[in-house]
Amino acid sequence: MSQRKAFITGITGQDGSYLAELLLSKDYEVHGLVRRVALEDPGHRLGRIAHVRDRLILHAGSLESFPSLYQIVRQVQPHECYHLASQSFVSYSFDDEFSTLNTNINGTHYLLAAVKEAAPACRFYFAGSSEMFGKAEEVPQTELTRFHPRSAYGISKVAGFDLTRNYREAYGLYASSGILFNHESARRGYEFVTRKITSGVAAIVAGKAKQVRLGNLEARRDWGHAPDYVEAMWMMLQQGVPDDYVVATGETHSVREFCQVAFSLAGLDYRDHVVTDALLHRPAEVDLLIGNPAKARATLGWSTHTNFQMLVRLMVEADCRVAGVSLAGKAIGV
Ligand code: G4F
Repeated sequence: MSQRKAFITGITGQDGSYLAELLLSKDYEVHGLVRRVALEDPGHRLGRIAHVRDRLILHAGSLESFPSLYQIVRQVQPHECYHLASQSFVSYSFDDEFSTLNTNINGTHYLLAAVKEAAPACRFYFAGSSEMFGKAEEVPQTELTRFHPRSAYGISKVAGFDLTRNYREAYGLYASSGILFNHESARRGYEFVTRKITSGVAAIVAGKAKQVRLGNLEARRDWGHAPDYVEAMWMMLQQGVPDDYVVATGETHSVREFCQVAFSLAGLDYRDHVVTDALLHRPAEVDLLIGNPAKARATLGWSTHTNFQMLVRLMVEADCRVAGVSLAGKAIGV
């Protein structure tokens, strides 16, 4: 069989970089969509994929331009398309609802349309989100739980999910959505709460900071490890029929618990360092997310390899290495 080709949007992000590694390890020819500015400033913008950069084929284009997506899809003729790119920071979606909705909804629509027109046999993955459940109507959340999004981001993901399903039903596209709960790693962006906490612990251990300023400590999330989650994406596109799946650990923890565990790894009490700031609370919060991954387990054979304690530890240790200190505060070579 000829080499399989995959096209990834969002390849420079946390998930995109892990997915690119996974697909390379499976001998795919891996193509990625990047912004023109990323190619002009690779040191800064391509950091997460620098170690595999010479094995990837990157295409400059924009989710805001149907013609650019159409041309790339027509030229590459991918067997699988993973649509991960979006404005993914929920908090920012309150500051700019319009660009979040435009980019996320139109980007998904343009890409689906490009695949339908230029490579209709290509299998399509949409990165849905547990933010679609929002003010969750049942606990735990499953594929059948009704959506009640609480932000422009959540609304944009519901629209993308519906578009993906509609392309499956109306045009026969092999199009699946993963309803992914929060997934973190040492490659997580610094604006998300987990990385903000673990990089904050490392800065405090290194003597470069004294406090971490956070918003709502009582919010509860189902946090998993990102490399496990990209495996589920790939598995979804290897099934006989397209479908939608919840991908989660089935455990929930509060932001406060995350702080407790992260600080205690460095022998610190989070209460001495975490400062809460009302300005960091969201206009509408998602209080509790916990997913039931039974369908993904049974149908895909998917499972997590990293539990909550392991996840916090690996993130704190990684950030300490970046800061040049051990957990005990001793200087180490970086
Ligand atoms: O880390 P967060 O910003 O992630 P959030 O909003 O749950 O969304 C992430 O997971 C989704 C999957 O469920 C993705 F779709 C989405 O793209 C993103 O990856 O916030 C987590 C919780 C929130 O309840 C927030 O209010 O942490 C709370 N929090 C408290 N203090 C904070 C802070 N969040 C951030 N980012 N910064 C804080 O200072």
